[in-house]
Amino acid sequence: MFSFFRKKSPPAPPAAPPAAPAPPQPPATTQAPAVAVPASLEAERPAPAPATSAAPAPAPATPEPAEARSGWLSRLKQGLRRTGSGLTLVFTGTRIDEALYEELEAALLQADTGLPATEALLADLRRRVKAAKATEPAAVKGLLAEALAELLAPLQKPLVIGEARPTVIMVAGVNGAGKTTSIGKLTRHLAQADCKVLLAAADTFRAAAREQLAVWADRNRVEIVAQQGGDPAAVSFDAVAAGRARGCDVVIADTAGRLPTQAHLMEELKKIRRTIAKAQDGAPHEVLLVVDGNTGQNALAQVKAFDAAVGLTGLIVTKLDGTAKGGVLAAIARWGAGRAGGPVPVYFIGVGEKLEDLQTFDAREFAQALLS
Ligand SMILES: Nc1nc2c(ncn2[C@@H]2O[C@H](COP(=O)(O)OP(=O)(O)O)[C@@H](O)[C@H]2O)c(=O)[nH]1
Ligand SMILES: [Mg+2]
Repeated sequence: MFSFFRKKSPPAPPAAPPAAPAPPQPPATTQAPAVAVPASLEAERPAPAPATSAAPAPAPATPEPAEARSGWLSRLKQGLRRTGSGLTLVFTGTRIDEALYEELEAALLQADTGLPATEALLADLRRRVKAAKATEPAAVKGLLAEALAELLAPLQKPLVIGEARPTVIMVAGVNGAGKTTSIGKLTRHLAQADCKVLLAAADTFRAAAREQLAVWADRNRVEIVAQQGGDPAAVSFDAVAAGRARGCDVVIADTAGRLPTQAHLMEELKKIRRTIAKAQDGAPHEVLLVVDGNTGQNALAQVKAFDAAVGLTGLIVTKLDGTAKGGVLAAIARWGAGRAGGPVPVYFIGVGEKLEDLQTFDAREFAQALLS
């Protein structure tokens, strides 16, 4: 079963209450439902994550909309079409020769894959071609999809909610990356899964930013802590304290957009992080960076800079429906492979502005979408 995130019970408390029936799904939306199961949820997508021992969650009241996922997949394919066609053109020839590898190198670089990931992919591909004794360029395309899926696999990891209560999630990124929208969408999924969510409007600079978050809070009937012109660290502190006092499952702090080059704003972000840690031991449990997939190699630069400043635990890559070239995920994966703390997982990707356009990242699907 597909799940939008994973819900875990905190280590201490006794057995979870009996399974509640899945909440009604809104009939119109085709979104795969957020998980609607009790705290012991261990339902997992079939792909690379090791199977968990817990029994699968009770079947949702509505059938799992596998077609919803495939509908979404076609949007992803559509979004990545430009890159895809650039890559697939390489395989329209009749021979596997050096020219093919050279063209492929150029196409991968063109797709924002970056040099280290491109070189790694090509080396891996040559090995695979040899091992498979492939003779047709079309077969090489399939082998590239496999190589890419393997490179991306470490980025695929579910967001786990509930190991701490509240689970505190801090969200950062440059202006317009899609932070507030992604928080809104995520909130919807969490609320649908009966998680009690509290939003912190830690983007205190712009009234519009607060209002935008408040709209999402209203729409999902979740609480929000906001303060006009206040100090973002103070707002975050208050929100975490309120989340604890009110027994919330999740607190999500939306921060103002900032460029990694704006040193004082990066200091402010560090301060927000430190302040959240003072409000609750072990918090923030997740520090997410939202990156616009259109920013190409600059996305990787952002990931590195924000990681150096606040220690990222996850990514949301948005706008893969636009002119995004997709290869940047390979660049992020390659960088992550050498990162001391391990790769920074991509919890979600966005392929549009609608609610169902935020989805979990699946390495194999993504590789296939890119090369379809
Ligand atoms: N096409 C597309 N637009 C998106 C996506 N995610 C967010 N947006 C749009 O990007 C714009 C900026 O989003 P916002 O959440 O306000 O960015 P923030 O400044 O990082 O909070 C809005 O118009 C969103 O609707 C996506 O995945 N695809
Ligand atoms: Mg915002």
